[in-house]
Amino acid sequence: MKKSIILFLAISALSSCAQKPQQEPIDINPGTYPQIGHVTGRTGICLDGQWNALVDIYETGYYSYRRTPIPVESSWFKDRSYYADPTQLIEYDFDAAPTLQVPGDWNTQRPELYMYEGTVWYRRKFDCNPEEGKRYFLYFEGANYETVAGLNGEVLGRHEGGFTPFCFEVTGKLKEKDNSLIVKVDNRRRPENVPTVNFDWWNYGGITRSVHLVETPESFIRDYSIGLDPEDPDYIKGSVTIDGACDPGSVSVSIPELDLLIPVAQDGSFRVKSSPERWSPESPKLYKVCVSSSADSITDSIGFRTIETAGHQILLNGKPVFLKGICIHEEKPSGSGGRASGADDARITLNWAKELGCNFVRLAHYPHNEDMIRTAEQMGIMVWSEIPVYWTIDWTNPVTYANACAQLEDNIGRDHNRCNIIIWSVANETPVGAPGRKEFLYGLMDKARELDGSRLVAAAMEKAYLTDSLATINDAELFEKADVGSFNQYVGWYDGTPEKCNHVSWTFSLDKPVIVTEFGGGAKYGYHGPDDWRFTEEYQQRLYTLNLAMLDRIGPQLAGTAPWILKDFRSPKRALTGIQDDYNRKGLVSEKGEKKAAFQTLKEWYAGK
Ligand code: GCB
Repeated sequence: MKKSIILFLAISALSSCAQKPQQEPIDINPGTYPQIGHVTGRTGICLDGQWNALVDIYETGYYSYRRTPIPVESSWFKDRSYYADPTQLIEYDFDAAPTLQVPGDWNTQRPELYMYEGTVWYRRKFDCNPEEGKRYFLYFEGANYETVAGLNGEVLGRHEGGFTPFCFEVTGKLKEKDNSLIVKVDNRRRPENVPTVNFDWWNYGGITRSVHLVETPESFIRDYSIGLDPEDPDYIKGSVTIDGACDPGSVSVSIPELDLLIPVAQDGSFRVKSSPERWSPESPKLYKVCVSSSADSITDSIGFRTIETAGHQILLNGKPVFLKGICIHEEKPSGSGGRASGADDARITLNWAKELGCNFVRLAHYPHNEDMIRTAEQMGIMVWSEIPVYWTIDWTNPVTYANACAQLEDNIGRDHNRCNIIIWSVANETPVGAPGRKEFLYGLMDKARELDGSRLVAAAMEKAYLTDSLATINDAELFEKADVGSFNQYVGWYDGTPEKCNHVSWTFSLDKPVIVTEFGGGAKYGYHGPDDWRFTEEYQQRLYTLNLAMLDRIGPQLAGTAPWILKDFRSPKRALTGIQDDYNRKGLVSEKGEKKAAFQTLKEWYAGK
């Protein structure tokens, strides 16, 4: 008897499932359009501002009722409205939803989203004036982590990766009034992602960077590359890529200040003898450059420099340079924190670096926003640019590799004309000997060199002891492949107490420049006490003093340092209540911008370099 009741219930449950409306799956992966160079220099509409936003923990707006989640046509991309027609069963309404600021992370805008990891749907309405004979692109400077975008009910495509730009062509899809742009952003961490599930920074979610509707002519300049020829720096060399049909003879590059009007050959390349003033930290000279075709023209500011190594020296414009650096995460320099954006944030942060005496910043551990790179370029600050291949990536997964490679390509694609970027880094502290790791990282380094032969290629490696007191780079395979030996070390913090620095010396197996890409220790601003108490400003200052003395003993092979880190930054790994409170405290300034004692110590050391 009991059995038959259960059976009856099961059958009725099945049949009620079957009565749910049939829903068509959508192709969420039509792809994105290739990058467009220098979008901010083009005409268009900036879509920044308040966007309506719905939090969707269970992905209700996206998937069918089936067990296997299949994105369906009837999803929230349709932008339906309960209030417009209450006779319909519609369980969402973007017009009624609260808003979030774009650009911006959601974590610092709504207290209940502080630790949120999941999906938020954004909706922005806009009017525009689409013209015949023009092309239109929706360009996202960055959104973390997975984005699916839809316009006027149609899904445009999907993008993965939190820190690189992407765009979708929307020519023919725009209306004059009331366009509905819907963007689903999901920041859940997954083992196959880049970065993977465990990393020491806050997993800020959302449309963290600006969004633009970009207008171009039918045939437009999609990309250009302009710089000194690394083979012979008496020449300016480059290439121009045109998208669409164009009279090949009409393409040129002009640099009025140098009296140059350079014709571009049929294959898109150009090369001309010229000796522009070199860009350098002392004189960050940028030239106005105009790239034109018969249909399009675009203006940019370009600096000219060479960067190379010779033995254990780094040469900028042919002369040895010591990289006086500091590491930086992309967080706001003031206020409630969260992801930084815009030139003002960049300038405040970089002014602290300048005050320290820096000529170099390591932008960790992912590509920072374009304003940061451009502001640093104007201020004469060299940049280490990195992709988030961090710690334990899924080395043998081809999907993970393709993702890392795409992030590298998009990073180089966006910034290859920024002369202040001197190093492309493909990874940070990855475990030596992990199966597949060597092929993965060698592949990325080869890719970086293939895409851009005018810069150095590196990765932040780790250290090991050969004896109790003799330390070295613990990464023969990457050291061999990279242009520089760059490594992180934490003598005095994770590795003993600061006194240990007094008896550690360093040796390196190859005659390449060595950069210490991290060292440091935590201190809470205003927390004072004995200098052997962790987290006091006194401890951090002593750690710096003794570390710097130890690094000086490396001698001429030391080509640069980038201590960890300029400013305290949020990390869920930092749980010490009263001191850390969700902040990694290794900053030389607090999250409010207050300078700790060790700031002065590093400043004095850099003044003597
Ligand atoms: C490291 C990592 C960095 C961490 C830092 C720390 O080695 O590269 O991302 O935040 O140590 O503070 O532990």
